[in-house]
Order: sequence, then C-alpha cells, then structure tokens
Amino acid sequence: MGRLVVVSNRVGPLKDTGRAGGLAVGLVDALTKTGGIWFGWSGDVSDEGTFGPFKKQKSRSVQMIQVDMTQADYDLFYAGYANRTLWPVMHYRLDLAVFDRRYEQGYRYVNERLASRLRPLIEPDDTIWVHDYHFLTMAASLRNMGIKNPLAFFMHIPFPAPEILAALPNAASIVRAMMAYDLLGFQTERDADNFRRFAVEEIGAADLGDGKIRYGNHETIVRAYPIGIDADAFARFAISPEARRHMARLEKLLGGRQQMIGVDRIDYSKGLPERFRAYERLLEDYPENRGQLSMMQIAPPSRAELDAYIDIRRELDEMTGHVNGRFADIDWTPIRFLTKSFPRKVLSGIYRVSRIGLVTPLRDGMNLVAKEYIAAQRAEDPGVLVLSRFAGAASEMKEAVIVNPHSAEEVAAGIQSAITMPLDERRDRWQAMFDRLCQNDAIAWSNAIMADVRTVKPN
Ligand code: ADQ
Repeated sequence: MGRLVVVSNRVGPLKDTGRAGGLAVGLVDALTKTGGIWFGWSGDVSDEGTFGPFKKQKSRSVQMIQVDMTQADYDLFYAGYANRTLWPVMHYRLDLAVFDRRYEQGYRYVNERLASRLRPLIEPDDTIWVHDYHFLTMAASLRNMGIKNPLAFFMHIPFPAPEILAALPNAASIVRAMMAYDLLGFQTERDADNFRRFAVEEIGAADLGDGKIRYGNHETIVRAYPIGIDADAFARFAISPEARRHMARLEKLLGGRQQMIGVDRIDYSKGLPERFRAYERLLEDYPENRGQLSMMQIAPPSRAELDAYIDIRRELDEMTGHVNGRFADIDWTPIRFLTKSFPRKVLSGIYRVSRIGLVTPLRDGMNLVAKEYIAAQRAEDPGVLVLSRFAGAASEMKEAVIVNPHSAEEVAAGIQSAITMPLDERRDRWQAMFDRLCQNDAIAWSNAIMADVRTVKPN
C-alpha cells in the first residue's frame, strides 16, 4: 500500500494536544499507518504567496508541508469564494451569498497553484485525499497536470439540494470539475443524494447505482461516510484530572442546579440567536425552570473579519443582557456567554456536568459537538442531547431529542422534555448513541473512505 497524501486548507496538528478537533484524529491515524504528506496553507499571507518556499515539519512518517498565500489569494479564494460564496450556498443561505466573478477566478487559481506545488511531491503509488469546500476543483487541476493516482474528496459541510446549488453561477462547471475525483464522500445520504441528483439532472452524468456515477468515461463513487470522533479518548478526557478540576468549580457555582451547554464557533449556520430566543421562551412557557436551569454558551469567534460574524456577536451580547436583565436573581444568572476557546479536556468536563447538550444549528454538515457531548456523559446518570434536525448528526443520533431550531416553541418544549426525562429513558437513549459512536469512530470513518478509493480502476 502506498503513502497517503492529505490536502486540507489548514494542516495539523499531528498530536492530540487536547486542542485538536475530531477531524485530525481520523486523518492522523490514516497518515501514520501508511506514512505520507499533509499539505495545505500555512495560515500566513506573504508577497511570494504560493510561489514561496515550503514550510516543512516532520513527525515520524508524516511530513507536513505548508505554503503561504498572497493577500489577493486570501481575499479572493479564502475570504471570498470559500467563505462568502460557497459556505453560505452550501448552508442554504442564498440571502448571504456574494457572487463575484473575481472570487471564482481567484478560487480556481489558488486550486491550480496548490495543485502545481503538490504535483512534484506525488509518487506513483500515493493515494490523495482532499478535504472540504476549499478544494472542489483541485482534482481537475491535478488531472490536467497528468496525475493518475486515486483521488478521494471529503465534504465536511452540507451539499445542498440541486434547486439551491443551481443559484450558484457556474455551478455545473464546478460539479463537472468535482467529477474528476474518483471518490466523493459526504456526511449524510441526503448530501450524497443531492450531489448525484445535480450531476444527473444538470450535467448529464449517468447514475450507475450502488453510489456510483459516470461522467464522460470516468466513474466516481459518491457515498455517505459520516465523520466520527475518537469516542474512547473523549470519554477518557472527561475523567481526567483537568476535567475533574473544572467540573468541581462548575458544580460549586451551580450549587445543585442544572445547566445546558452549547459549544459552537460563532457562525450564522449554528443558529445561536435562535437558540437564545428558545431559552427565553423556555423561561416564559415553563416558569418552573427560572432560577433552576441556566444556559452556558461557549462560542469562540471565527473568521472575525466577516461582517456577518461581527453582527451575530453583537446580537448575542445584546440578547444575553436582555435575558439576564429580565430573569436573573441575586444568586442566579440565566445565560453565561463565553467567547473563548478551552482545551478539549476542560470542554469534556463542562459537557459532563451539563444535564442538557444543546446543539441546534440551522444547517450543519455533521456537528462533532453533539458526538463529544454524548461521549463525555456519565453512563450511570447521562445528560440529554437536544439536537437540530438540520445537523448531519441527526441522521445517526435518532435517540436525541430532535427539534426544529427555527421554532422557539419546539426547542423550548424539547428542552422541557429533556429536563423532565426519567433516568431509565436517559440511560437507554444515551447507551444506544454511545455504542454507535464507539463503532463508527474517526478511525472507522477514514478506513471506510480509504478502502473504497483503493477499489477504483486506474485512471
Ligand atoms: P465546524 O463547523 O467547525 O466543522 P463542529 O463539527 O461542531 O463544527 O466542530 C467544532 C469542533 O471545535 C469541535 O470538536 C469542538 O469541540 C471544537 N470547539 C468548538 N468551540 C470550542 C471552544 N470554545 N474551545 C475548544 N474547542 C472548541 C465542520 C463542519 C461540521 C463537521 C466538521 C467535521 O461545519 O458540520 O462536523 O467540520 O467534519
């Protein structure tokens, strides 16, 4: 078996320092098994950009190779097409999408540039695995440069219904470029089906069944591979001394009362203002929770330079002030809104003391917080996950209390049913989800994709 070459916008870390996300775990495992390269953007902007020297770092059999971008690349490719065009379109937010021809050109150009830097590093037996919406057109660039290796792609965010994607200028051309991959992996069956439908209806690809489609004379596997977490490790985090220390602090503060926890990057897809409103509705409709059930929202800012994010942050600050002003008591604060990051061990402890995990995105590819919350619970007295039907995780975590995040009434009722749920029922629901998390973990996820891409016919 040859090496693995992973391409993603940001690279690393290779060790689970307690800060790495779930994504890194599956990748690092796959990479260390075969040895290989992890290639991507350095996170730095420089005058030379993609023409500059590589930044390299090696850890045993894995070489991390990064390259800068110019300010123009950053503006057009990253802040532009990736985050102002593709991100909103893929999350069904046409109202927020910016369509600018220069963005698309910049995007294709950076894909091309990175492909040309990657090309000389590729050996004949390598398998290449590209990640996420930043690199939809990279396979087409690599193929044009004569690369014949197996090429897999995984989409971490949703793939919208064809009726939505059709609004993206040149969507057909982007999807045609995606068909240069040998395997396209999506988070859910619905996402994979949306892609196949678009390919068949809009570019005339042939559906071969069994999750395969053909365009021209090239076949592509298009299937769902729901991403997992390292459930065992996360469960162990939750009983680590670091987690316990923070749990003790928090339990003291709560003084026997309950809390709900939300952990999300600040992003409009995460439905944060809607969540705060639902909590307010809970305190209105079910007043017995006043003074009893507080909400902690941890939300480190992301892509802070985009206006849409600054607006959400301001709105959340205002809503926190409003709800707290309305319902706080001398010894009780309803909402605690923390805009900072925590080490994952600390986070696991916070999940463990929280009776309810509130995961209510308006759209989400998967949502790893839902999985981490379940992994961190006490088997003998687990909390309840309240989960949006629009998170990819909902298709695998049916034992959660599933809610429509657009309806404050429905979320409030979901929270109320979670807080009053008998212990037996909490245990049954938790056990089913936890068993599935352990089985479909991060390693199983990357194994499944690698096994499938290695079955493709040589190009
Ligand atoms: P994200 O949109 O980033 O990922 P998510 O799946 O929720 O969303 O993962 C966030 C990760 O960051 C979690 O591991 C969480 O623990 C961590 N995190 C968040 N806030 C934190 C904080 N304050 N401190 C420390 N850690 C924090 C994209 C897609 C998702 C998909 C993932 C993986 O949008 O739908 O699940 O990729 O494929």
